[in-house]
Amino acid sequence: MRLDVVTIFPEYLAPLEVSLVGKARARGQLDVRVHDLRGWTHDRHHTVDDTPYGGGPGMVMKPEPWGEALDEITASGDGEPVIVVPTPSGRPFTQELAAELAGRDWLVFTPARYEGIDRRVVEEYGERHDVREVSIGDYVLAGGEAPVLVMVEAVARLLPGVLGNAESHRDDSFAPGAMADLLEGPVYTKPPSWRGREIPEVLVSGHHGRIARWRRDQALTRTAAHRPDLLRRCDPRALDRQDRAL
Ligand code: 6GU
Repeated sequence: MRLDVVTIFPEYLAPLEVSLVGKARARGQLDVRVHDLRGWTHDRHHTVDDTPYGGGPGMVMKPEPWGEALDEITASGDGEPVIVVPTPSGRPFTQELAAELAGRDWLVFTPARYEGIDRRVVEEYGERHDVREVSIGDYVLAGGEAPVLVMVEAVARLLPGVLGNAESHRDDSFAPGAMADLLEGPVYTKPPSWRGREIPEVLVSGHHGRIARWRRDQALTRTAAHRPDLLRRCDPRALDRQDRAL
């Protein structure tokens, strides 16, 4: 998979050299290219922003540098990129969208600073490309670079061969299946007793059905406490079918 990121803070993307994403790059599974937007400016001060039409606080990113950057980058590969525009006014970034993006060959991210990018840029590229305006949650960040780190990690770990063990996706919170819409419950490892705290007996019972049922109950309890909204959309018949299989 090829990933391009256009930003005025290329150094903000340094974490893409580390850990899971860094290793996927080293193995040749990810081709990550970080570009400095100011490379597509032509004035002495490398200006990327200007005051908003209609007035108001803050600055707006000028369309010309983005246009030149996106023209050059989108023409530099074969195939059709998805252009991901991080913005707090976008559609929510979900596990479902991460999985859809993981199925594509090429993603171009356009993290903005200030009050965002001149609207005409999304209009222009939306006519020729698959453009997605995406938010990572209901809070406001100073720029789209941290959201790009979030989205790239969520997508990269779904690529074939990037996680050591394909099974590791199976029980993820928000993974599709019977446990869809339930948060993951607690996990334990050795030692069996730590500071007087014992692990739950059922986990060493050797009874796989009872273990699976216990984990499901823990997931339900946790979801009720932290995300009651998820529980309301969970299908009780799917849980019944799973119970009969245990
Ligand atoms: Cl994608 N960008 C910014 N600036 N703030 C956000 C966001 C994106 N998603 C949530 N908050």
